Amino acid sequence: MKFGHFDDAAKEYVIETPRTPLPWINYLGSQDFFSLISNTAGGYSFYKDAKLMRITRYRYNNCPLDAGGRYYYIKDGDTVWNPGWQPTQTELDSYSCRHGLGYTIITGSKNNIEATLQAFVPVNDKCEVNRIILKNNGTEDKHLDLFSFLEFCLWNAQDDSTNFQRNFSTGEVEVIGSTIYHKTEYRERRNHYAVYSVNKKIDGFDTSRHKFIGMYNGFHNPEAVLAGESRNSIARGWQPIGSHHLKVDLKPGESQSFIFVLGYCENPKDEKWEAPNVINKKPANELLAQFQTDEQVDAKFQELKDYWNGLLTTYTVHTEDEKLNRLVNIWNQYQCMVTFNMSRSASYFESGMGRGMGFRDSCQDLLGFVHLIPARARERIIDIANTQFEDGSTYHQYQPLTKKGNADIGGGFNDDPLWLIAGTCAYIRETGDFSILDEMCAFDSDFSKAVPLMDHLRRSFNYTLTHRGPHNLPLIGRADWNDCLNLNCFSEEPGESFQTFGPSEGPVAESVFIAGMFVKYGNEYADLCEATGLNDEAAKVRAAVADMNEAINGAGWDGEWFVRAYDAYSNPIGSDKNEEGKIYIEPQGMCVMAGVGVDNGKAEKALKSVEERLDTKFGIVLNQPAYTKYHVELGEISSYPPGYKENAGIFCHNNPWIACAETVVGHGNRAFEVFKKTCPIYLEDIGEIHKTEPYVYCQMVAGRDAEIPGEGKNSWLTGTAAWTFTTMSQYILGCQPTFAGLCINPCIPDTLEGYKLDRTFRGVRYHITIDNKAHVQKGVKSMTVDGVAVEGNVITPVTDKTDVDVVVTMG
Ligand code: BGC
Ligand code: IFM
Repeated sequence: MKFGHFDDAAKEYVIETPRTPLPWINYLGSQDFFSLISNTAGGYSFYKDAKLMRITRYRYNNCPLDAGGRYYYIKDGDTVWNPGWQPTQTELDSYSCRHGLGYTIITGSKNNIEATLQAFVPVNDKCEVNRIILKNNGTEDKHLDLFSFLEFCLWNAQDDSTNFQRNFSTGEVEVIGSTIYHKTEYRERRNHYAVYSVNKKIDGFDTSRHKFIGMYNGFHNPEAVLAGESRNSIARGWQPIGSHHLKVDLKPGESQSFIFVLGYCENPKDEKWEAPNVINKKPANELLAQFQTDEQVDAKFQELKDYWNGLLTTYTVHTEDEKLNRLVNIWNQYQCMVTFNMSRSASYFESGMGRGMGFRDSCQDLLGFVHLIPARARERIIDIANTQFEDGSTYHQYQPLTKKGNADIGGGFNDDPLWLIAGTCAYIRETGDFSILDEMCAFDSDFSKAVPLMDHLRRSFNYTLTHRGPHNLPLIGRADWNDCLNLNCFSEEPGESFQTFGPSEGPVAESVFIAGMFVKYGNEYADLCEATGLNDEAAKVRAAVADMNEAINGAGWDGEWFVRAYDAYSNPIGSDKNEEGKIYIEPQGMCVMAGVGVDNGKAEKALKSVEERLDTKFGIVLNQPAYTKYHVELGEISSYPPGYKENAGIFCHNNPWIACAETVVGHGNRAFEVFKKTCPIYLEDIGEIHKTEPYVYCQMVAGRDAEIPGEGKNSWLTGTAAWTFTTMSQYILGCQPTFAGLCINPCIPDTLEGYKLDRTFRGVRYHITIDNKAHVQKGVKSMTVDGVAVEGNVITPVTDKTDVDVVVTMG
């Protein structure tokens, strides 16, 4: 069942009912000010950091699920309704929600009134704009009351949802004209506040939730709205809100617009504001002055559209498969931007108070983002490196606002260091900018100890090299990519779980997955050494990689597939010797992507085993057989019921690893089949099963052991976005940046006769035509660049042209 449709010309997904199986959300914001908005206008806003600088309040795990947002109530006689249906849930005569790139437009109509909410965060301003347009489509005069509503969060979201004894007494607001200032914390810090304003003269306001809603009412029936009168309340402590009341008279056919702005304001750093609780209105006045007229809003909106249209020209494909085009050209790249911005901090499944910026997550997000805005990728790489420790190990997460490592979570995830090599190499391949390697980066944010980024990468490599176990394989530490495989973290005490015992660096538990990473990213590091003239170091690195390759081919091979790990007792995990969890997806993907076993048939065998043992209609599950009971020596993975999350769920993130691995061995048909199974765009018709948004990937789809196989969860913030884009753009469609230039090496279904790619690479537009009349899956027979035949399949970057035509013939 479908709940909407794609509008490719507008680059929008159009939701046709407010009753989606889960809230279907969108992200607003490109730089510092961000909002989440659902198809019923739920969600919240924050500045830079969803935990420390939360501007509006949201209640996770609520009932109904999606409660709280920017709500606009329309009172038309006795009927009170919202254009997005929530929270009144008054039945609408019509409804649509268009989620576009960085904006959402919700339109509802009731009793001849059409109301449109256009929500976006301008490219360069720290605010969310909500333009409401009310139109009278009937034949009678209408006299309406329009009420706005949002609830302020007291900045620190964690404190806001726990420390009530304090925060019920800190709230402060001020109202001047049509502008509501939320100034809690200003007394203490004197530098920031939020503002909520409308460009028209108001007929009333409220800033006290209690006064607006009433003690025993809810968002769905606020007393002030039912009465048609604001209380003009000033919040003192308790729960500050922002609400405006506007009386609106509309003649038949008439429409009026109202521009609401929710902004973040900060005093300039060098300007000392002495008066303790008198806020400096200048930043607010400057911000609001830009959003007083429809022309101003139209211009800002156009700027946002131009911004996205510009970004998306960097990589576009034209194939005969419109779903593939839609994924590559619009939604996958959009999700890559969102994962880059958010890492794993704020979604409808990540509370914004937990994970923050993940070290491995953000490094992987770079892979799918670096082509869009390389300068921001560069900045991010340096931020990440600044949190690394001197021995090459890393914090697992850092806080976006302070950019400091999260000491509560700590480190010990032994795959983390190698991802820094992955992200940095991707950046240099894209840009050719080797100067990033000379950037001085701190250790644990201590800049007195800074060393060049190249030295950080060296330490990443050496960390793995020097932390190996009895089989010469890398020590796993607390976990590797699979956060839930906790082989060292258990307690022998009955009743204690891995969580109560906490992290520890076990002496022997090893990871074949990290071994595969070491081969893949060790080779990339060696390429980097060679490219920068460090030939001796490169040779040593290659030797260490060869040694690891041997270890994988030895103890890392189980006979039909790669072993997953060795536990703290040196027993294999993910081996035919195990009763459950005999085979895992991760080492098969990573080792084959690294090229391990390609020359001796093991790669092909491993992928065959994946197909035979792990593949399902909805994608490839993480492991089989699922663990049916809890194993203290395995940890969190076995805490999930079979079929969910890391215990035999379809973990979307590693499905593209298999698709990518299939391209390494030349299986274009299979690579595409793997890709299609988890791609949400191809699942639009089974929305009632899949449940999450059809325009973005979710983290996990329930596996074959689950009650409802195919049910998706945890949409938006997942490494799946970056890995899908990398796999599709570079390995399947085969346009791969290298230090030397663009390497064209497609691995596609043999039914595909050809396609066109437009790729901006180091400032030049390449127009690439792929001809596959030969109907092969892989292999470039010949290539011409601007009509001239060239040797091999690498396009050497040019600097003297703006556009270059490339024709590639497969065969
Ligand atoms: C969580 C898991 C989650 C993993 C990756 C762990 O800390 O407990 O549920 O899948 O991180 O996000
Ligand atoms: O690798 C992790 C990632 O860091 C967060 N999401 C889940 C993955 C698997 O556990």
